[in-house]
This record gives sequence, C-alpha cells and structure tokens, in this order.
Amino acid sequence: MDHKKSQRIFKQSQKLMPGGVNSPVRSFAAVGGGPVVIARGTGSHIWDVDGNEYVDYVGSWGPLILGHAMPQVVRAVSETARNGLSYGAPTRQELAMAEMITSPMPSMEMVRMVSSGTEAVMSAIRAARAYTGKDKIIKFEGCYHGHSDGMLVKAGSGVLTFGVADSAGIPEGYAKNTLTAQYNDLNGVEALFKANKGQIAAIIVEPVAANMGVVLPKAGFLDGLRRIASRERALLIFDEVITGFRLAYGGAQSVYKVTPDLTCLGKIIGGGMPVGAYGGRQDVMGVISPVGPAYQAGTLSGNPVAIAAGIATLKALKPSIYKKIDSLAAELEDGLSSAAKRVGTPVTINRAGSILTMFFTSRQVVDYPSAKKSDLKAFGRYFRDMLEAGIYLPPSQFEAMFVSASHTQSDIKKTIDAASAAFKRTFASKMDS
Ligand code: KE4
Repeated sequence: MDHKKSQRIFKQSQKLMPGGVNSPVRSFAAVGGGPVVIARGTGSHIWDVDGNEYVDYVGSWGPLILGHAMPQVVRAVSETARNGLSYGAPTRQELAMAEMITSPMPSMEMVRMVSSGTEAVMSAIRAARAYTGKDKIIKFEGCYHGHSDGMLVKAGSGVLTFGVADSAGIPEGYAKNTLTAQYNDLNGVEALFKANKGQIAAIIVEPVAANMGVVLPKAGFLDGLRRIASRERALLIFDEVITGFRLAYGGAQSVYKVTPDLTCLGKIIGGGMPVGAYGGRQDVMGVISPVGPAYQAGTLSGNPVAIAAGIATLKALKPSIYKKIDSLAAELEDGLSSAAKRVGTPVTINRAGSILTMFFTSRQVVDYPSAKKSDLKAFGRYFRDMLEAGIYLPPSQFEAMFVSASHTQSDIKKTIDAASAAFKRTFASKMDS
C-alpha cells in the first residue's frame, strides 16, 4: 500500500501536536512505524488519505457500534445543528437522553451528562468522596479510567502500552490516595480494606476490562466487590464507558446482575460525538451541585448536537443488533483461533459480546501481569501485516477490537484470511529469529 500522503501529513502534525496526535495510542508508537491518516468512513470501512480502504475494528474506540456515518445519526446531527449548536441552557434533548440512560440501567436513578469518559469518572470519584467523606479509591492494575490525576496510577490502555506505571505530573498526594489491586483478585481487595480501615471511598472497576486487552471477570469477582463495598460502607463504581450499551442495552451490570452505586458512561451514548455521563443512587447524586456541596460543571455538558447523535444511536440498538454483532464477533474469534492453531501461533482470545482481544501468548489472560506476558513484537508484526492487507486493528496489544452492526460476513472472512497469512509470516519470522 502507498502511504505517502499519510506520511507527509503526519510529519507536519508532529511539528504542531505532541507525537502528531491528539491521543497517544493513535500514534502507532506501540506497533512501530507511523499511523495512516484517515480521510473518511462508511459503515464498517474507513479510507486513508492515500485512498487505501480498511475494514475498521477500532470504530473510534467503541462509540460506533452501528458503524461510520450512519444516515440516521448524521441526519439527527444536521437537523439539530440547524436549530443551533449549543445554548448552555436546559434542552429537551438532555431530558430525553437522561430517560434513555436511566431506564435500561435502573441503578442510575439520576444522571449528569459531561463531555468525555474521563470527566465522567473524575466526577463520579468526587461524588463518592463527597458522599462517604473518605479519600482513598481502589482501582485495578491494567484498568483505564481516563486521564484524571488520581486514575493514572498503574493505568492500562495508552499508559500501559507505553509501559509507564504512573504518569509524570501527578502530585504524590494524588497517587497515595489511589490503591491498586489485581483484577480478579478479591483477596487483594480485602487486604487493601484491612490496611486502610475506614479510609476507602470507593472501588472503581471496568466490569469487563478492555484496556489491558479484553479480560473477563471470573465468576464471583463482581459479586465479591459488591459484597465487600457494602460491608465496608464504600461505593462500587462501574466504569461502563466501553461496556455500557455495548455488552447489552443495560450494560455489563445487566449481564452480570451486579448493581453498582455509580456508573460511568461514554462512547456509545455519544454515537461518535463527545459525550460522557455519570450517575447512580439518588442519595449519592444528591451531593452534586447545584443541589449538593460537590461542584461539577461543563460548558458543553449535554450539548444538544452531541446528545442527538447519541439518541439516534441508542434508538437503533434493538435486540437484533446485539444478536448480530455478538455472532459476528464469535465467528471472528473462532476463525482467528483456528487459523492460529493451523500454523501453531500461540494466541489466546478473550471475548465479551462484540469486543475481543487476541493476545500473543499461549497462557490464559486473567489480569494485568498475565496480559503483559504477550509477545509485543509478534503483535507489532501481525498488526502491520493486517494493515497492509486492509484490516485496521487497534494499534496496541492492550486494546479491544470492536465489531459493529455494519460489519459483514465478507469483512469477517477477509479478516480471517488476512490473519491466516499474517500468522504464517509472523510465526515463520519468529522461527527464523
Ligand atoms: P475518554 O476520556 O477517552 O472519553 O474516556 C476515558 C475512558 C474511561 N473509561 C474507560 C473504560 C475507557 O476505555 C476510556 C477510554 N478508552 C480509550 C481506549 N481504550 C480511549 C482511546 C484513547 O485514549 O484514545
């Protein structure tokens, strides 16, 4: 494939934006070589500025569960924009969105719209601290909850990819209030509560982790967190920025039947526009300004155009959509796994509904340490091979592939065939090395 225009634009971008990107993982630093610069997308396909076409498994990192430039979403955005883009005042759209979020997730008795997942998590943490009067937060290694100071302690996703256990610029005071345990390890959580008696405001968890690659909760893990949090009078926060409306219309909490005290949302509820939300128990949300003492605000929170994209997306999420994306993802999982077996490439695939990660390791991946055992060089070679074959994968071993309602059987077949050829090259080159 010719990438001359991408290379020229990216070279320029690097002079004006750190790493030439507005979010680190886009730089392809984790897989080597420069990124392709995307020009447009339709359905399950994207095109770069050199005219190369790709089957897209990033989908803007999750929001595009329906696919790119879906007519009903584009129409909703343009019709809303024609009446004005933003007022900084209450609108009907915000009420409609609040109703659409709280009805499928009854744990969210009240909700506040914000403009990103990071903002949703940051605000939920503040609500938990204000409600409980305690400072410490438990998170899990390899889980990523956005880039607010307190959450960048052994974060996953981009930070994990860059192998930075913490981020520079985080005052000691923040890091010491964030305790980390291993995902799927309830004993570790018990130990933290024992060592920090009466000081822990909340546990925050991705109910299905997707930022160290996809890692599923072991049986009893989420129930255990619920039990411990209630016993210790701490709040349980589900970060459903990825899993919300992805795993099911009611999110992971409806799949695993565990009720959090607060939930954070993003991505799909914006349909590709900047939207986040947090919400939960009425008594907890009662601490949030203007009714309570915990301040939180945002110029474009609940922006009507962004909300219109989200509403149009949620309206399309019928049961048949989930059936389709889950079965396509299952087909992809089976095809990749048998292709790898055929050439003896050691891979482990973790899937939850329509999100999946293929780890270049033969071991089970159940937490951050086991995810890190993956062969990142093999992943990098595989990623490049797939890109040249017209398959656009997340450019990091520690991310999830997203299957959308626009993906087709032929997309899946093309992906499996490309992977089969790539495994042969990756495995063969490993044999030589
Ligand atoms: P944003 O601030 O990026 O909208 O959301 C932060 C966030 C919070 N919680 C979870 C579970 C998340 O996955 C994210 C963001 N996800 C990454 C992809 N793994 C965003 C991609 C990027 O950083 O560019």
